[in-house]
Amino acid sequence: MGAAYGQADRGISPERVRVWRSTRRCPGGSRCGYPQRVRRALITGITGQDGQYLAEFLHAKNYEVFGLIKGQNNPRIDLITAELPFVELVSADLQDLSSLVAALEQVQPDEVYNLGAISFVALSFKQAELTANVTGLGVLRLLEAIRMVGGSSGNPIRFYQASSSEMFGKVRETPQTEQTPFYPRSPYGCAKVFGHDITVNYRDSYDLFACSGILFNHESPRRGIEFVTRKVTNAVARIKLGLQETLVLGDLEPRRDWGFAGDYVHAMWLMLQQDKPADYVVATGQTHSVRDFVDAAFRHAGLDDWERFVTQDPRFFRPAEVDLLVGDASKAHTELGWKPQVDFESLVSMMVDHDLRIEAKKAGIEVP
Ligand code: GDR
Repeated sequence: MGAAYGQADRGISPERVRVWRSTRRCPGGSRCGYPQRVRRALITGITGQDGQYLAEFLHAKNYEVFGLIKGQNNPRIDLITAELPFVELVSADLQDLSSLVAALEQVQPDEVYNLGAISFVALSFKQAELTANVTGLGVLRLLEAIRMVGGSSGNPIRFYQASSSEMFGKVRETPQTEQTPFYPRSPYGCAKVFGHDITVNYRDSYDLFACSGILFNHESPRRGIEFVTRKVTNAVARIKLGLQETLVLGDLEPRRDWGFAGDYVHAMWLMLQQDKPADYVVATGQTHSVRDFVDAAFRHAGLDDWERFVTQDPRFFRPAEVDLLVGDASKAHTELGWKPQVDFESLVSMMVDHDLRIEAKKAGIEVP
């Protein structure tokens, strides 16, 4: 694709730019005035870990942040309103194209971050069709909505797709780069491959500024309890506090490249600030087994003899497993200037300490 994408030379018609900009509200009111304007970002998956970190990151950069929220009486609305009061929530669903078009027309975003998905790999085996619909086809619907609202040429909306290291699955080479062929091992991985491919295809076909970030596992105290890292740190905290006796897990041997989610949202934003759209692996380059993570978490809490607390149950094994992931993020280092700031040990400590604090508070006891 030969087109240049600098802000000034993206081939956007002056009329379109005028219309786009005239809708901006400046936080300083009349003191600001045109042409100073506030950039707008729309985030799908605002209630998830990454949505929350990205919203905070963009808010700190003076964006107006909009979050897509689905369903009636979504119980997570209260959480977002409390934690991220600056986010304006917009009702829409990745399974409903017309709702996406309406949301984009309302927000008129400069940047759209598609973080929304059925993101729990184990669940995708049980709800494969739903996963394909939301995690896969949802990307296509959002890209179509962007074409419809932003225009078929000189589209001013920049798009980020949350692709995943799960696409590498049964890995064809180690470490994995942007060139490594995909071999997904779950309905989730298959849906993410479709989302990735359709993003590249729309970029090639319609000159959209569309990027795909191939993010390896990224964790934080905001991680959902269903994912192994948070399940472990929460259990470690509860065991340490005498609130729980055992931790039941599945396979302890799979290896993952675990980074800190707060670092990774920075990479997402950087991708959309480049002159040209491209795809990037975002990873630490270090790999650890689930067993390593468990060991580090218990040790951090001062429980060295952790084997006596951990049992395994076939319930938590998957029909097909991804055994080894480790990413090579050289392209992100070189082109985006991105590097992870939090290493494995610090990540584990951060999560255990957080869970110790909240579990102790809930139980009304002192952290030992
Ligand atoms: P993953 O994350 O599947 O890598 O996808 P998860 O934390 O669920 O699993 C990591 C590994 O741990 C093994 N495991 C267990 N996993 C869970 N959840 N619960 C257990 O009890 C357990 N025991 C062992 C798993 O089998 C697996 O090998 C995450 C998600 O965030 C995706 O959405 C994202 O795209 C990728 O990371 C990158």
